[in-house]
Amino acid sequence: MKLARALALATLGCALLVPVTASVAQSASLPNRATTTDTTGDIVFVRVAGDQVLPGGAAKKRTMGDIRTVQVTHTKTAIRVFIKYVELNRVGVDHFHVVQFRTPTRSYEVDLYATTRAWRGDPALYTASGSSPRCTLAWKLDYDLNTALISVPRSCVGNPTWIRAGAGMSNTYGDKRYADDGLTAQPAGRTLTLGPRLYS
Ligand SMILES: [Ca+2]
Repeated sequence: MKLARALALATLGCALLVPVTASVAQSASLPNRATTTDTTGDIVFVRVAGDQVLPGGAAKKRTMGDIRTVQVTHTKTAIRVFIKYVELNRVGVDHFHVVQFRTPTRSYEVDLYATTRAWRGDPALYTASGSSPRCTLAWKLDYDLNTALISVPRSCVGNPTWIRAGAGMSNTYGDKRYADDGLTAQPAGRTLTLGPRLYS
């Protein structure tokens, strides 16, 4: 899966990150959930020719893989990321549903990879250095409801006091690789936009 991760990240050209306005559910005192409504029609693409990645542009009319909302919940037991797409279909060569999050001490990425004849998907957790901690992840891809759910046990990532998380999607169709950062209308970058601190 290291190759898969490299592909997922290579997709997302250069970053232009801006702060995002999120609606934060304020429970007792510290928030444990944030829901971000992403701009639709904000997918960008690059052209892929063998090992070469060539410039692309905006794909304003593409709905497949366009993120509509990202909800992140930090519970006592898990970091749960729920992504709603405008459309999520079993088309193309590969789909990478990518979650990146930061704890007080480390950065992590989950790549949920789905492909032809394996649309149920296969998730993997990585640290920023590329190592893969032993962890049993929960996930669900729903192609009728156009949703992706990824859940990471807190115990796999050191039971952090807070996390900041973001989500993105990249997928290949023909010679084009499309990408969307779920927390900004700016072009998706290698590093995804993260939401506010959420406490368990
Ligand atoms: Ca979007």
